[in-house]
Formats: sequence, C-alpha cells, structure tokens
Amino acid sequence: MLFDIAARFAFDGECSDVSPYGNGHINDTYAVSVMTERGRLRYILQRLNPYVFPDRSGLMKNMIAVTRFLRESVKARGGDPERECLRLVPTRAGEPYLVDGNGDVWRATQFIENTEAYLVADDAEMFRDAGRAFGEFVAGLSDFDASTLFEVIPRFHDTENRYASFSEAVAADRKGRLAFVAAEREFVEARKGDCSLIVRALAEKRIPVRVTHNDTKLNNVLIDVDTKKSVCVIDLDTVMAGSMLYDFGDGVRAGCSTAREDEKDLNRVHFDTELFGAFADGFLTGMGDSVTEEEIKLMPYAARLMTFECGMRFLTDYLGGDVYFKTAYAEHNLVRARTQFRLVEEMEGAFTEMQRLCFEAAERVRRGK
Ligand code: ADP
Ligand code: GN1
Ligand code: MG
Repeated sequence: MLFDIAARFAFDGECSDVSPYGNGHINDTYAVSVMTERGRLRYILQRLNPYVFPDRSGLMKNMIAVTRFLRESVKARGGDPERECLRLVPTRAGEPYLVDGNGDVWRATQFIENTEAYLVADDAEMFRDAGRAFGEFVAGLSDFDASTLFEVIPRFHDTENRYASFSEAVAADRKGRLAFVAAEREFVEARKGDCSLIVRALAEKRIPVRVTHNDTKLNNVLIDVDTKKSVCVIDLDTVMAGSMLYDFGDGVRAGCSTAREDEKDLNRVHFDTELFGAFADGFLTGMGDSVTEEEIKLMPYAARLMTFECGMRFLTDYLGGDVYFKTAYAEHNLVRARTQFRLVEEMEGAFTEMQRLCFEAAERVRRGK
C-alpha cells in the first residue's frame, strides 16, 4: 500500500524502500529511497493528519504559496534554494499532492540530505543558529500578504481559547483521568490570567500581525550534520497570520530545556538561561530591524506563555483520551505536560534574568554586535 502511494509520485527512479521517519507528533512521515542511475536518492512522504487538519487542500495551498515565495527570498539573500527551502515533488499526474481512495492526503518533498532534526541542541551555538533560522523565516515572509493565507487551525495560539478547551476537557473528564491530575489542574488554573497576554496585544494593535511559522520546535529545523548550522525550516503546516512572539516563545519552549519534551524524570528537566540568551540573540539577528520595542519587551513573557500553552494542550489531550498528539503509551501526554510545567516554573523563577538577556541581545543586535 505505501509502495503504491509512493509509486504515484514523480520520483526520479524506482522506489526501493519506504520506512517510518522522524519524531513528529502529527503527520505520518516516511523516508522513501529510490534507485537512480546516480545512485540512491531519498524523499520524504507524508500522510497529513485528517483529525488535526480537516481542510488539507487549504493547508497545501498555503504550503505551495509559502514555499514559492520563500524560494525567492532565499535566492535574493544569495542562499541555495534547494537546501534552504522545502521543494514539493508532484504526482505523476502532475498534481502538487495526492488524494487517495480513502480521502487521505499525501505529499512528498525532496529529502534534504546531510541534515538532522535535533530533539535537544548540542550546545548554545547550535541553538543560537536555529534561532537565526526561525527569525529569518519570519523576516523572509515579511512581504507576504498574511490575509491571503488560509487559517489552517483557527485560533491556534489563542491561549484564552486553549484555556477554554482545557476547562471543557476538565468538565467532561471523558476518560476518568481528572483524578490523576489534581496538581497539574491547579497549576493551570492558577495561571488563567496569563492567557490573554499575546491575543490582547494583537487585538489592541500594540504588536504587528506577521506571517509566522507557529510550530518552531527545534526538530522543525534541519541542521547540517557537519557545520551544525540550521539549513532549512520545515513543517510548514501551520504557517498563518500570527505574532513573532509565537515563534520566539515556542522555540524557547522546545529548545531551552535540558531534557527531551517527554522526559519522565523531572529532576533532569531544567530551563537553561544560557540557551535562552543564545536563542534570543539568534532570533533577533535573523529578524533584522523590523522587530518593534513592544515585541522585544514581550519576548520573555511569550516564552513562558507558549510553554504554558503547550503544557495545557498536552494536558487537555490527556484528559480527552489522546486524540490529537501521537502517543506511545497511556501517560505520554501527561508526562509531556509535566515537563512543560516544570519549565514554566523555572522560567518564573528566572524571569528577571530572562528580561535582562533579551534586552542585552536586542542591544547587541541593534549595534550590529
Ligand atoms: P510533523 O508535523 O508530524 O512534525 P514534519 O513535517 O515536522 O511532521 O516531519 C517530521 C520529521 O521528518 C521532521 O522532524 C524531520 O526529522 C523529517 N523531515 C521532514 N521533512 C524533511 C525533509 N524534507 N528532509 C529531511 N527530513 C525531513
Ligand atoms: C506538534 O507537528 P509537530 O510534532 O512538529 C504541534 C505543535 C506542538 C508540538 C509539541 C500542528 O508539533 O503545535 O507545539 O507538537 N503541531 C500541531 O511538541 O499541533
Ligand atoms: Mg514537525
């Protein structure tokens, strides 16, 4: 069946292997090997998650428009568009993606070789450069008209709305799991007041609406295995109108931890301020001079809030029966929620330092280092 799907894409040769690939929580991702006269070539084949993305044609329209635009941005700054931008491989029928007999949507992209998606950064330099790549991503789309993008997941980073979904899951307690999460529930409820921070700033036009990635975890940027430099931002499913604070905050959430997102031993989970300072520096460098004072001021808050939001989403999914994120065992979403809340607690303790690090990074970038 997978071979049949793969055979319908215009790959450069005969398919010799299709194997599950990567650590994404949403789509089914496979690496496809094909044999050509030049040797083995690889592609990425993905089945888009129909539960998470009810309108996959809208999603694909966004991806086509965004990759086309980004390719030109990469060329304009003298980069290599084949490595620094995803390239969709069409079907043999000439379509940009495939809809199979079950209504499933499949897409293929060129495999970007000699790169890796990291779950935890090796060091601050690697993470600084990931920040640079995510910041450049936002800057590279600054002339893209946000209003032309389809809203793939409505209110994706509307934390107030995420809180409402959490409250609904608590009230429904569909799986009888509420009894196991008293401490986590209390943690979330004590921070309800934080949820309005970014949505209000956007609504009151204190910060600009930009085209943003919205899912800037470290393993959504491919990193060159030799140079350790970030080569290509991937996972463009959630590119929508948003705030740079979403991208900065989510990047910090995912990358400033000393452990993996699903580490069970909380003694290993710490918020690393050195990594935070490096990411802030890289992100602001990548964004260039378009960033506003208000955005800079809110960056530390956004880091805390995006981490809190993600923890709340994991907890909501745990209560709802693990219907959204892929899980490997029954407590997986709860374990993930706990790591996020541990990070939030530590960020609260380190907040003044985070503010200082952000302002210093902004100052350095302003002075051109
Ligand atoms: P998900 O939405 O499920 O996270 P992604 O699009 O992020 O799906 O893909 C999952 C993983 O597959 C990535 O973390 C990365 O390891 C790998 N991957 C995706 N696209 C490519 C590509 N073009 N080249 C190499 N690896 C890729
Ligand atoms: C999901 O698709 P992936 O695995 O890169 C999720 C993000 C979460 C992240 C938590 C579309 O990202 O929002 O922050 O898991 N993507 C979607 O690890 O919901
Ligand atoms: Mg991903």
